[in-house]
Amino acid sequence: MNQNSTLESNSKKLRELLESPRVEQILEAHNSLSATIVEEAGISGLWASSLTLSCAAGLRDNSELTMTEVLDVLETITARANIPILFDGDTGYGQFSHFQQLVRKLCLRRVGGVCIEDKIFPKTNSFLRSESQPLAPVEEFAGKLRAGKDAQTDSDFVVVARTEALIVGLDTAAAIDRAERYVEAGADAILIHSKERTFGQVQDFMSKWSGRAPVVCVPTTYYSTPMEAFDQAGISLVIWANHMLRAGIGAMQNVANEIGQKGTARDLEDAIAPVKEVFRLQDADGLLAGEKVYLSSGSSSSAIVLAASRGKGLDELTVDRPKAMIPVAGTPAIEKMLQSMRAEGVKDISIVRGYKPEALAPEGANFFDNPDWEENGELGSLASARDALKGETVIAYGDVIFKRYILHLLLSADAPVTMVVDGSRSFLGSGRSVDRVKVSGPAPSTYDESENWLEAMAGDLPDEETHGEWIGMLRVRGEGAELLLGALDTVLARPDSSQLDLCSVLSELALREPRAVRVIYIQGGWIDINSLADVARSGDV
Ligand code: SPV
Ligand code: MG
Repeated sequence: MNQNSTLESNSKKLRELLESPRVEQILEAHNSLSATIVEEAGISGLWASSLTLSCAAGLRDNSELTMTEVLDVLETITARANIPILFDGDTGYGQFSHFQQLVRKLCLRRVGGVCIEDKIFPKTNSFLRSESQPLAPVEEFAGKLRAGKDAQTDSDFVVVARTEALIVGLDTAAAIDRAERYVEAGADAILIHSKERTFGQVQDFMSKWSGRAPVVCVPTTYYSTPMEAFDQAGISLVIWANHMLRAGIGAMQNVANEIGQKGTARDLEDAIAPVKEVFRLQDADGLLAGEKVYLSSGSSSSAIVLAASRGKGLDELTVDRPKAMIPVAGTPAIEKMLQSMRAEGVKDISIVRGYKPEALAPEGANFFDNPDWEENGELGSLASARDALKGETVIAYGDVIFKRYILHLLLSADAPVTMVVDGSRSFLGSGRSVDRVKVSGPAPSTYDESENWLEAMAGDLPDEETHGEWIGMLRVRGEGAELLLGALDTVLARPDSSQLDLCSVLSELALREPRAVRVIYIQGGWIDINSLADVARSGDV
């Protein structure tokens, strides 16, 4: 895909096409998509046609499309394309001064050149009521060309003078006379337009042309003329002026009629571009590649998801998969977590597997395996992913389902270690065993930004000391990774470490340092899957 990889200016490229020793061709484009398709076909330049740009905007080719509107479209093309545009500037959008504004704006937008025609504003298309259209006085048009050349801020910018002499019924001599005057005024090339069905009229012009400037033609009506004939006649550039739009019109009419009549797209699928092709033309892969380059700085978060266990009391749901793969509203719990993490910009997600690792392989994640998960438990799992615990890392249980704002809050925290605590205390009296947390202050009942810190944590904290429950998500940043690993090693060194869990590690941290672990309070909006009842209500989160 062409992301303006070459530094040669568009004006220079267009000039080279005009000055090439053999005939060259350019093709119409009316938006960035058609321009991309033209470029991919190996064609060296674009004609931004007033006919097709107006039609694509639902307007007539009667100077109805404004300068501002057309400049916006041209900008979307030059932002993407690597081939130059010759812009069909009609009569220059007014008198000499308007044309000067146009030229300056085209130079700013890296348009290679402009073609203006010797008609009067508002002009109409050359193939509509052509003979009744007045030509501009030669002197006035020559002055406009001079003004344009004086205004260009890009020295290679191309101004093409188009004479409509043959279109309005004048003879070759009149056309030659006008063309000579325009070259004297500074035009870089002449476009000789004809509505004849054969090349003969333009050929006649060429046989009498002095050759003082390159000549461009538009074989819309004499389309079957071979390129060699143009070449032999001395034509420098052929413009296929409207073919992309016309191709699109036919294809779109077929689709609209078929769907309109049959109410199904069943028989169309093979005839239309697959959605994959749409993505390719948009350079969707380029975004992924860009993310790797530009979003993988030290400041982006990674994650470790602990998903080794089978879970208790979920036997029938975990015969062939670990707990994290239990579907919630049709999607495995861990997939939901990964979606939320990616949506929040968390990269490099590592999953620690244990039970049925082959059944836990979501796309795009890294894996650490803890085959001894039944013996060494949660701490063994975290230790096995030690290499991934650095910088900014979220650590989460794989069976937690949460609303995305919870992760967002966690990622915005700036403490070395931050944990999310549900302060609703809904578990009290329920008999549910949870990671109970004692915090420096209770959960606020109204909006409150005061900082809270973990003081103690255990499954058996007395009710009156319990401010909430840990939801199974924490985040380290800066020195936090090192602090957590230090506490992990201390706890792992205890003889009963296989019975211990992350709760013990966080307690150890809080014990060492009163303000080591920051607490973010939430109220609901999450669930962890520990029972069939949890599975049933998990779709509501
Ligand atoms: C255009 O493409 O808008 C042109 C060429 O000006 S023609 O339609 O032949 O006039
Ligand atoms: Mg036009």
